[in-house]
Amino acid sequence: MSRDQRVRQNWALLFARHKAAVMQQPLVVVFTLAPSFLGAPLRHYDFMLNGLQEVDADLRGLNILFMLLQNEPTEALPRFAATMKAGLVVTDYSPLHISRRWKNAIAEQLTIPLYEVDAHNIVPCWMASQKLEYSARTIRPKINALLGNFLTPFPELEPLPMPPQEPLVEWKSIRQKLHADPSVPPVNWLLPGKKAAADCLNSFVQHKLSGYAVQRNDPNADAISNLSPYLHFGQISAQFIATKVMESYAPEEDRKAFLEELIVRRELSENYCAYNEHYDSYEGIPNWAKETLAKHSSDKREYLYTVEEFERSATHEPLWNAAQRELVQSGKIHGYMRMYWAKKILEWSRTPMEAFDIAIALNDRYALDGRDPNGYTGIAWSIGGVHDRPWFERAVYGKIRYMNANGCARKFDVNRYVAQWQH
Ligand code: FAD
Ligand code: FO1
Repeated sequence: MSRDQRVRQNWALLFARHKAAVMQQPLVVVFTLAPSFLGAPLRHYDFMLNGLQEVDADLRGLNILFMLLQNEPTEALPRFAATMKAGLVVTDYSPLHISRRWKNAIAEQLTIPLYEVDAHNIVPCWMASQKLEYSARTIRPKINALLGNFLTPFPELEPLPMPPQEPLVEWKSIRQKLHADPSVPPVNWLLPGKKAAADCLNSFVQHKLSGYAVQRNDPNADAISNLSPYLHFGQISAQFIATKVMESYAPEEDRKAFLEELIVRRELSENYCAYNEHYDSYEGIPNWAKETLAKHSSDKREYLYTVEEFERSATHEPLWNAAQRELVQSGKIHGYMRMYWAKKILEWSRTPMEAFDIAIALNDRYALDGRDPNGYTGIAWSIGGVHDRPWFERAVYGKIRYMNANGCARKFDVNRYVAQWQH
């Protein structure tokens, strides 16, 4: 268990349970807590560990042992499998470099089968498409053609016959030994774990899904689901969310708009990271974007900021500073503001490459849903035109789609948003 940190609606766990039954073998769920993870600070570990503690309790209720190994996963997991004389290993799927590195190194050491199950996507990433897709327009029909096969109800996870004898995980000592950067503290507006995720989904479907199609672009409207941190840590299943939304009585246009984001945009991001090895760098953006940004690389930058100035919301623009404060304080920027936030980093950085790195650094450090394919792809879309098309040419941006505060003011009450994130 790595990416999909939940017991129910988890295809990787259901498959492992099935194999245990077929092989008449016990089943142990293992999470390897790496010494560090892409620089994630305390905010993320707090959210994740709280969720894992629920996983531990849920599994115990099914007589399934949960083990948390602290060490480099590439050493801890093979050693554990050997000690337990495991017959096979099942893991969940992620397209990120770190996850692939771990799995390749582990596969090389194992002498038993290793199965990888995509428990994160509705249509498994490698079935939606076997190549890098150009845009939502090209991947949408491929996903829709397969949705029927995959948008199915989940079977229940059967308990094991005997409760495990092993002792409980020492959660207190794990938190004490954790040395995650406390300068990015846990958030308090969003509770972690599968129960909080289910409550968040229910209140979204009941109170916010109607009107989502239009309201989702207004950061003052509190119209979005706030499910992304739960999805990032796998504390809720996208497939489960999709079925709940489809069953709801919200207007068709709102359900469609939400499912387009949850299924098509999210799986497009997965595709980008799965088939573009430079997904987290400027190198990965399309040639047309590289050419147009290079052509404008010597354009005069009216404003220039360093990553520290961006981080401290110390730019000349109150709207951008407010978005950065939202990120730092709440661990999330509203979807519409996120595009504007990244595009201004492009406009006010020395080079587009530097802008790309600054956006990733800030997003991964502060965003609870960061270190995620959606983030790398969202930044590549904003700064590098990935999955977008060329727009009217202008200074600095070239043909990359432009956004500014006036455009925002046409969409929503900018002063209200700025006032909300004053300090
Ligand atoms: P809702 O509008 O309620 O959407 C529900 C779900 O649909 C989201 O949780 C997400 O899984 C999916 N979704 C929505 N919009 C997108 C999108 N544009 N691309 C892919 N999936 C989408 N998303 C992250 O999960 N982590 C990130 O680090 C992240 N960084 C981003 C950076 C930039 C510059 C941009 C432009 C977008 C980024 N996104 C990221 C995508 C999107 O902004 C967030 O997924 C969304 O705002 C999450 O909030 P929500 O769950 O309340 O959204
Ligand atoms: N997954 C793990 O298997 N071990 C970890 O130690 C771990 C830490 C972690 C910290 C922050 C964060 O955002 C995610 C983290 N993950 C960890 C889960 C992670 O989402 C996935 O395993 C990878 O991102 C692959 O997608």
